[in-house]
Amino acid sequence: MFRWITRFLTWLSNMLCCFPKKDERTLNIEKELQKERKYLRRQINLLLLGSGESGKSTFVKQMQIIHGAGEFTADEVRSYRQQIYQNAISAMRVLLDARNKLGIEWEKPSRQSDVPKIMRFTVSDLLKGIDFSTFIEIAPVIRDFWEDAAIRKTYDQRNLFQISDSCQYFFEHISRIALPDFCPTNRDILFCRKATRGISEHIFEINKIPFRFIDVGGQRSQRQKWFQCFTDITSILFMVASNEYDQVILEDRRTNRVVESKSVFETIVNNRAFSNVSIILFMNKSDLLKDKVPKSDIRQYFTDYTGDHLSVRDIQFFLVDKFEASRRDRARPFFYHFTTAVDTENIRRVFRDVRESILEQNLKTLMMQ
Ligand SMILES: Nc1nc2c(ncn2[C@@H]2O[C@H](COP(=O)(O)OP(=O)(O)OP(=O)(O)O)[C@@H](O)[C@H]2O)c(=O)[nH]1
Ligand SMILES: [Mg+2]
Repeated sequence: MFRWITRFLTWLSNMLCCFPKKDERTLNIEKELQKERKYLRRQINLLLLGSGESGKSTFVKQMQIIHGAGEFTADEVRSYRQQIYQNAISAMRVLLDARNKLGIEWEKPSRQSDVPKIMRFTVSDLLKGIDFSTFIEIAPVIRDFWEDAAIRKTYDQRNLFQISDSCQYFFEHISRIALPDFCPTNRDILFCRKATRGISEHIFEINKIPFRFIDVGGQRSQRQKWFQCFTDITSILFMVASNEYDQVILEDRRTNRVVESKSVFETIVNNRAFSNVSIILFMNKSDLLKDKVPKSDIRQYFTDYTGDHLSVRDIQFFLVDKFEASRRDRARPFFYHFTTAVDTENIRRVFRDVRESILEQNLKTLMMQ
């Protein structure tokens, strides 16, 4: 019996020796794969959601400034320069059209003859891109229009029509933008508006931990793409433009922007796919809210507002409460921050806090697995 067992073991060991050993290359590949898997396990996936123009892409630009290269590539800068020309021309087109519709008289009637110089740009011209020589030619016309009281009066009523929040910044810097060697600064780039179409991903390594930001388009037509990004999310950063309480959305020109934003938040926060995902609310555009509050009475748009209509703080908390109330599971922790996405120092500070709470939350989740 013992002899049979010895023979069987000898046969088995011979057989095992016949199998080829893993060569060095395979071992290296396995090692790399293991490393990659470990890296991915540590990766924090942050999904930016919110309706159009709430500031999602601006937040990602800040991440590039704060945690990325600190600046934009030469190609990006070139393309932002074009986009800034486009932003300035299209906003002036909107103002000229609105002045006409609102019947506001020119301060200087001779300005009317310059109107076609701006209105000749069609939407497709603007989409194709404006070259530098064309922009230089019309920049003084834009500057003169911006100085006319009629355009200022029209701009004061901008909640009645659709115009980018950043146009004032570009009009005020028009002489610099029209210089031949104009090279957009980080601040210019933060103010530059381009609606996101589709999904874009940006990874920044912060203290050796990879943070992946997923930026999506927030306008109605873009939202059907959101579900493609719903897996493996660590946290959702939900952006709200807090200054929009007296505006309607671009898509139907009827629905109040805060109402739209709240209804999007409601579907996200109560979605079962996110029952274990922390959702952090960013009440953004605090700078624009401060400017707006003395000029536009929130009680005209929200009859349930009972705070001091001149208090920015009261309005901010009224909005936070509105969003918080739409959560079905009130036991889940709720985080919010008041932000100004174009202000790098503000975002640096807020994101430091957000990062800590996300990492803490992530650690708890990993420990429970
Ligand atoms: N003044 C000011 N402007 C802001 C702020 N946040 C964003 N903006 C501007 O608002 C505009 C819209 O911001 P985006 O970041 O493009 O908004 P978005 O959420 O990515 O919009 P979609 O891509 O259409 O979903 C840009 O021109 C920004 O410069 C803010 O806090 N203050
Ligand atoms: Mg965007």
